[in-house]
Amino acid sequence: MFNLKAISNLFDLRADYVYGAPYGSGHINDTYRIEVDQAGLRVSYILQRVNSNVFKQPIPLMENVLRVTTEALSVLQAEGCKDAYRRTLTLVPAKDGKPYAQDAEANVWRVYTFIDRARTYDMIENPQQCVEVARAFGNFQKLGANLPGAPLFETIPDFHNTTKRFATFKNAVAEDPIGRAKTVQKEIDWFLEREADCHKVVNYLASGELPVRVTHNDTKLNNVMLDDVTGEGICVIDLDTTMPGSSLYDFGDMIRTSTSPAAEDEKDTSLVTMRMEYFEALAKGYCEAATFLTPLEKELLPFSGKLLTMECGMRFLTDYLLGDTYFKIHRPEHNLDRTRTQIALVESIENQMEAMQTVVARY
Ligand code: ADP
Ligand code: GN1
Ligand code: MG
Repeated sequence: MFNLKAISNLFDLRADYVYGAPYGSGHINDTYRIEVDQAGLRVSYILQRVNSNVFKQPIPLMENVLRVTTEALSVLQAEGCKDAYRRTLTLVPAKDGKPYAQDAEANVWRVYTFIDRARTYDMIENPQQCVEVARAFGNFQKLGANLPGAPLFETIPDFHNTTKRFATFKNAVAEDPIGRAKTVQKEIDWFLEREADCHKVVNYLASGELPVRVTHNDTKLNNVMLDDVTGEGICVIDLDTTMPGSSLYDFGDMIRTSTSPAAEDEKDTSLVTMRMEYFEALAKGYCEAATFLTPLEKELLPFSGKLLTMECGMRFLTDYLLGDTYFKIHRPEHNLDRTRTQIALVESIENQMEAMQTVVARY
């Protein structure tokens, strides 16, 4: 267990630490909500340990986050936004002025102001939320397009390179270090049958037929905060993978996380389905904000849902085969349950691909 009080004291909070507790349901970082007493006023912050197993270079990552959040704030303020600080993450500097602090074990920690009266959702509740989520991520990409300076640092190289992801998956199957492959042969074969799909977007990016943009790359539903009162998508969070990528990675992961009524780790896969009404709401919100999309990007929007869901399923299965070292798990077969929901969702998308194309053509 970490000494949250000592770590909080590395930051320029000008307040007395009261308590801290684990917060949220992310699969990667260690997130805590802390409460401090600021001259008599109770104030919350988010305190986070960057996962250094996943992010090998957390310091350039923090420079990315600082650049993106600084730009977002300045754009909001220039637009005259009255609640700019609720609409972007805000890093609280450490006492030495850096946007992060390191503990004795060289763990990288950061503090964000706590965005209040808004929350994230693990499960989508209605199509209007899809419109909000897609609009928020679409606007975030617009911001990325105007980011001044050098390209952002690639925090996880080849993060959505599905050709490489497929090769890594095949290696895991071949090496099978803990002997799990024989128990999941059906799932393994399912992914092997779909190899061709893994190369499509990667090849279009390499040939220049698809543009490289600044994208978020982790647009799952619970990485956007919706206002408690209005339901508006007010703030995109979890910026660790914001870097060069494809708009399709972002839209695809929205389809993966915001169209099914079942949780990512639902054991009953008969509940998993891609709901057209939710897809249509995503397409509407996204196309309204992402006015920059090329015809090929638009054409591939339905396919992106299949691709990102397949990729994620393959990553869960790879992690299962390698002994659950990447994603946080909360039960022994957690990554396998997650794999199976992704398979079910891809099958549902495959069955509705034509209708999805018709929907996109309307926007
Ligand atoms: P992970 O990378 O592990 O997914 P996130 O950055 O997404 O970590 O944070 C985990 C959860 O913490 C989010 O889903 C959200 O509910 C909550 N959270 C993160 N940042 C803030 C913030 N600034 N204000 C309020 N809640 C936040
Ligand atoms: C992770 O950090 P979180 O929980 O928002 C993962 C995503 C996966 C997702 C699956 C850096 O997202 O790529 O799609 O889990 N993030 C990283 O739920 O690997
Ligand atoms: Mg997250």
